[in-house]
Amino acid sequence: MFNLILFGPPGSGKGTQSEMLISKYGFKHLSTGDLLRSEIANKTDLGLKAKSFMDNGQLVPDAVVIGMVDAAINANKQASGFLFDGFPRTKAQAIALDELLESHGTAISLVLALDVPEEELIVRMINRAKTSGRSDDADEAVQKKRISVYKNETLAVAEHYAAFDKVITLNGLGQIDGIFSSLCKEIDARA
Ligand code: B4P
Repeated sequence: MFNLILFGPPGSGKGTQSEMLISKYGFKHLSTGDLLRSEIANKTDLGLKAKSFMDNGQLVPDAVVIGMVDAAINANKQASGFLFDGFPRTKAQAIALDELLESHGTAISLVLALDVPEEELIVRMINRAKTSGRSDDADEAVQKKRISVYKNETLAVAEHYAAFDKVITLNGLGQIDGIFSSLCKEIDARA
């Protein structure tokens, strides 16, 4: 089983590249952002709880997100590999993910990290706001908050996996197709 984490700051292109990677490699896509937005759209208790955190640029509490991922992994035991997009976002989530995968006799194979400068992230989120309808894209103060949460809480995830020599950092600036090719090259070298 090949399990990939696509890592990077908000707006770095994780969702964009994930769509292309799942159609090429057949990974089971597990995007916590998408799962949370679907809970919000369905007005579930979990969605109502998550919405205020997301609208303020904060992370949804670990216990909520980990429970959601646990259920998604259990519902897809037959998958030949998972692509984790936007998860883990804290060290506690990374440790929980490692334990969940271990209980299924598997592990994270590779972490591909997209490196994009902060000014470009803001430009992309402002552009995405025009079409996404996402309330967390609309406000520049919220975007800056999300970037600071990334630095303070999420970068620790890359450090966690770097200690196991599983992280490759790639330039996330430039043409979408070019970035996709560089991601594929790293996967093909290991899968
Ligand atoms: P996510 O849904 O994960 O979204 P994201 O980080 O904002 O964006 P992504 O990196 O996927 O960027 P995209 O491809 O769209 O998170 C949203 C919120 O959910 C979080 O803030 C948090 O509150 C909550 N959440 C999610 N997971 C959580 C967790 N594990 N724990 C706690 N809370 C959690 O690209 C952005 C834009 O750039 C797009 O418009 C795209 O078209 C454009 N773009 C992409 N690649 C480009 C390129 N190469 N050049 C130019 N533009 C590009």
